Amino acid sequence: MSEHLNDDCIFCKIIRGEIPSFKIWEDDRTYAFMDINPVATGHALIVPKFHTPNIYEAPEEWLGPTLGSVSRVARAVRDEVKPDGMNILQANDKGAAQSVFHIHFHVIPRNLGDGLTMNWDMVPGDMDEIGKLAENIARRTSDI
Ligand code: DGP
Repeated sequence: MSEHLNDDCIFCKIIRGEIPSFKIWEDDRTYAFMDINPVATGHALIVPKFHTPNIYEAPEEWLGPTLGSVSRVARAVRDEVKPDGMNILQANDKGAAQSVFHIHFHVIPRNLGDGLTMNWDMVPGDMDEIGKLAENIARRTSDI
């Protein structure tokens, strides 16, 4: 597995466990964890265990399992947070506000009138709250 990862990538370090994360799901091809700058309660990220920068480069055999995990995590976040809706977002290149260049899918719970726009400022979240949510969502993700 580590032959697919990159020593200089922050998400590869998270996958390897070299940087801590609030993990909610992991299988042989994918890893899911809470975003530490959440734009909404329950904001989660899903990545392939394959270092590739974006949707243009990502091999299909890694995209399939990654989208499977996106669906799994989205259902768990929906059941835990009970939002009015859910956006799945994936950014490519700086013009689309991509800041980490290891492909990732955002699971973003939405609520009517939340006023969320497509680009947002990075604001650190409450780590206690994120940690508790991660435990609940991880349990649900395994059960789905
Ligand atoms: P994007 O702008 O689409 O590249 O989103 C990158 C996201 O990654 C952003 O919402 C913040 C999140 N992020 C950046 N560094 C870390 C980190 O070290 N841990 C976690 N959990 N999330 C991170």
